[in-house]
Amino acid sequence: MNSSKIKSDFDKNGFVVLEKFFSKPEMEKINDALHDYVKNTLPNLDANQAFYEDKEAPKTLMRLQSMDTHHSYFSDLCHSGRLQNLSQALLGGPVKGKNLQWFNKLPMTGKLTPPHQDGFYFMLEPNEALTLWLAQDPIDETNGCMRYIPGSHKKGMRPHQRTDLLGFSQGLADYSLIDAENEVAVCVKPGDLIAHHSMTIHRADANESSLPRRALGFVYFSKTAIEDIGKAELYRKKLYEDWKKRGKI
Ligand SMILES: O=C(O)CCC(=O)C(=O)O
Repeated sequence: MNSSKIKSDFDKNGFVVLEKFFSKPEMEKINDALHDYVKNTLPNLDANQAFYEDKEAPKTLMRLQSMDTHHSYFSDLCHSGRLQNLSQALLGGPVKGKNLQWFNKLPMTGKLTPPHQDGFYFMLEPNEALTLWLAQDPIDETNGCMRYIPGSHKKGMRPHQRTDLLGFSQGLADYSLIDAENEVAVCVKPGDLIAHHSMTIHRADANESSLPRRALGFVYFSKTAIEDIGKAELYRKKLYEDWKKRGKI
């Protein structure tokens, strides 16, 4: 796909798939860096920077947060080069890298991702941001592929409500059968990248297969968007306190 088609698909649908964005050797480097992160960086971080299906079982690690702030390889990957340039091209202006997360839906136990709009968490005005979601494994309907509603980014923010899911505290309150009919399931291979706008409705099923389902999510805010930092921090603080109280983290 040429760059104007990538941009026009993103503008029209609120997401676009870039196949083979990273080569096999590049993915090997990324996977090695992730291994190093888990082995050498994670033990020194606060408890709220990693979530587990079962916090007493390190093997059930299912989420890493703010990886770009804790590891130089991931800082470079997020804040310079191809991903930053792509985000700027898609949002049509300067961006700032905001977060890098790792999503690990473990075989058989990895929970679903509720339907949501990332912008609900971001608290931006205007809500101009995107996520670059990089597949590390073959991911299809059997192990929880991403599902998007094309054009939903143009229809405003839908009501959200609290969920009980660690790492996905908000889901659409009014997700309907019509929404489900309009979903597009996106099957990907390692190295494929999906860009989705912060207003695009998306979700994923649980991983009920015996296969891994790992992905990295790079979040970029447009520099024109103003973040309500006080509100966002207060929300996160209360949420972490709540998860802690309930023994989830
Ligand atoms: O990997 C997933 O299931 C969730 C990812 C997601 O919701 C996001 O990156 O915005």
